Amino acid sequence: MQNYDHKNDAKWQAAWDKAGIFGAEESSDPTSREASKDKREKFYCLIEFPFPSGSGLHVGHVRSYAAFDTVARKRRMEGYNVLYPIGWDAFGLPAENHAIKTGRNPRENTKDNTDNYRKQLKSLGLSFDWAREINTTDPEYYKWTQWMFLEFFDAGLAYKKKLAINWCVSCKIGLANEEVVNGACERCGGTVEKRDKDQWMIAITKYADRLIDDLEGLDYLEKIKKQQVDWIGRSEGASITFAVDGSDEKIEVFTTRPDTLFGATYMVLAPEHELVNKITSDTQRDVVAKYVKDSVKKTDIERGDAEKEKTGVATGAFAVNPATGDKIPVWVADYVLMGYGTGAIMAVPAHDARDYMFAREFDLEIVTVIEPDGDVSGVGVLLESHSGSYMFQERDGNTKKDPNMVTAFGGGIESGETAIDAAVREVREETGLNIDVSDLNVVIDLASRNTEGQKIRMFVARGFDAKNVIVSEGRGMAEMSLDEALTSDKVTEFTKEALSNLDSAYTGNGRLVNSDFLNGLDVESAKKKMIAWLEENKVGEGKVNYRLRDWVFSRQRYWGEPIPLVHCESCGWVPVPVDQLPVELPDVEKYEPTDSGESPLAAITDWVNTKCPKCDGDAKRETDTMPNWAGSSWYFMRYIDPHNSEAFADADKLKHWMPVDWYNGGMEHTTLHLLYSRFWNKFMYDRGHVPVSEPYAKRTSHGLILAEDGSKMSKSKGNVVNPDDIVEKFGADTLRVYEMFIGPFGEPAPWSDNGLMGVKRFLDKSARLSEMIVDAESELVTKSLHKMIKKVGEDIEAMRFNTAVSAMMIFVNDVTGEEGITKESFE
Ligand code: ANZ
Ligand code: ZN
Repeated sequence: MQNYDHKNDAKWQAAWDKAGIFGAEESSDPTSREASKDKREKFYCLIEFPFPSGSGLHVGHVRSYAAFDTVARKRRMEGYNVLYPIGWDAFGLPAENHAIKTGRNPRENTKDNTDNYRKQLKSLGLSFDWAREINTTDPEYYKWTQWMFLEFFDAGLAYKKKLAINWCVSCKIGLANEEVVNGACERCGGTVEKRDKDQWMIAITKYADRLIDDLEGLDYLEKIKKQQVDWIGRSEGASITFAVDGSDEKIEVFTTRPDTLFGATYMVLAPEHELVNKITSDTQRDVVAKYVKDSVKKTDIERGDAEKEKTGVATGAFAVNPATGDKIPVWVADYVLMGYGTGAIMAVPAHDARDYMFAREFDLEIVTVIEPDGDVSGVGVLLESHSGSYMFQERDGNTKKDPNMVTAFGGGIESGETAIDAAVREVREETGLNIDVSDLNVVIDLASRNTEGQKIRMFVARGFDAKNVIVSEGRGMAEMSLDEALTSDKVTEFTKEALSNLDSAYTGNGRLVNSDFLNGLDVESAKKKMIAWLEENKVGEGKVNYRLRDWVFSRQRYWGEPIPLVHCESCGWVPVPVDQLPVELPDVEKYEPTDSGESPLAAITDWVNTKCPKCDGDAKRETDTMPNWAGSSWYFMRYIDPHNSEAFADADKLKHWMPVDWYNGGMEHTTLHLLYSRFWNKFMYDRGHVPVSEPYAKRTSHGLILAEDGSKMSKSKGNVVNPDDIVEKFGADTLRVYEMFIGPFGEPAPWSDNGLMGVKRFLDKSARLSEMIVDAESELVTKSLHKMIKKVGEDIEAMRFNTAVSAMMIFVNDVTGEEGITKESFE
């Protein structure tokens, strides 16, 4: 019997190659298009081009490539002119680290690796348009990457800035924030410390709003859109200026909650903040200096951890809250990060969890300014004396309730009263303590039902003297520590529940209290009103803040595109003239960065020393190279016209092919590569070089292929499946169909040799249908065929490749159980 004979794979692949059947037509050229009468619609299908590593193609690559090969083939059958290209993203650290280890030029190594990848990919029979193969390290390619950098420079979006960068001690390289994972280098896992360095930056933040807003019309998976939005991290709020008491200095903060200004009871500067030195009082100078020194060693992640115990020291200085006129203490604490907002905050401990923990730790004032919405009929107040004990009252003996039990002070809300008013009144009536709204520090809105079924809101009041408490109405009273109260059988369950929940900030919605002209407003209206007030009084303004930082575009490394600028003493930074591009990477003897952290290019004096293109005076070349994200930010443009030597791509061709109709790639590239390339494209659009402002109409993602035991495949674990072995033993179709069958495309899937064999048997069975050709087939076979066609067509569009394969398996089984199949159906 005849099986799927994979020994024929190579024969067919060679024939396809020769006939060039997978080449996209150059139908963009209006004249030749007319001539060839190619009126087909275009379909640009893109997968993320690989970095050609020394270990060769991974079965994980095959998943995405095979899936979109399926899509590309389907579109061709549907009559589209399909562009499905491939190339190499070949700059970057792994190549360079290899060069450092072996002393071999990464150019040579890259060539070996790409040769191997090409051979591997071809053996898979993927329908790539090989005539358009590109390589980011080819001078003919990076000439245009450099040209585009000069466009950024010309537009004022590329600028140099001294920056405390993340410095990987072992790679000797500056890392972008996103390359630091859990405080360690993303690549080598090594220690990362801060170092000041002049860096080329690209002002991606200027595009932050458009990068969020323009996601609107795009067909991206929701989770992908969300990651883009979260990465950019747009926060709307206000900047507020606080005067430092007795000095001309001002502290500016960014807050998302200007509505809570009346509750700002202290301020915090990040340890790196420039004002720390200026305002710290003499008595605090030593402790502050020590604190600052210790905290800069910690990573941002450690420092920002909301759960972590808060540390800090007072500067001894005070600032003036512009709303209340109160003097509030200024602290230094490492939970405030220098890299976000202004590096200083107004702390509102009643309504911010971290500020609350800090205020409790250091006994700072907590002023409630938001009271929860919602309907409650009674209030309770937990009285915490400044010595830390709690005061309780006996229950009302007049009712049938057990008078031996003790509860919080409180009672019902009278008409016309807010809950907080009622709480103040009850405490005054029942304890003789003359408390004020602002003394009811923390609101915890349990709003749960007490034993009588009433909804009660619990408050806590702190900082009084226990001996001043007088219980009225002849009731008994108890004083207990928190631990005693929580275990005492005299304290009601409801009160215990409140006690065990009381130590937190109220971060929910509600109405403003204790806030003068904002009282009674909801949070959103109060924000607006406060911003107007700040602007009117010139102490602040509405402001949008972004988590996204500008793009650090310099690396002090060898294997990247040289930044095409020269520095002249009299003219400053001058672009290398376009007709002198590319600035090619010179040969070097050593690939390590110099000990001072300069790129190895800095050591080649005759390359560095040059003439100023403007004044012909002595000048020096920039020795930094570009980050590995540069070449991949525009490669989809180059595929459209890969051999053009006059432009990065012909304008008509771009117009024809852009945007990419469907782009698939890993979730790990959803934040950076996707954002950088969308930004790059938008910039090129603004400069009039590309016809669309969004490069990708549709973006999807695939899951990883894991080892049999569900762990990540890695060389060190020795659990890597080599696609070459599978192709050799079972054929390319077996590997590709298996990877489509392995599980839902968007999710990770463990490899299984059994599953692979199952697919091989299915392909053999399919091939054997050729021996069952009959003149007339049964109705069941015809019906099954059409059912399969419908399902497979729909499943491919929805990326349900696995169920498309099972639909085909069902069909083959159906035929096998019948007399046979007609030639037409079989084909
Ligand atoms: C007062 C306030 C009151 C705040 C309140 C929050 C709640 P997002 O939303 O992430 O933008 N903040 C500002 N700069 C900071 C920094 N450098 N380090 C640490 N925290 C910083 O967060 C903005 C909020 O985070 C700001 O609003 C500020 O605290 C804090 F009930 O100001 B908020
Ligand atoms: Zn000059």
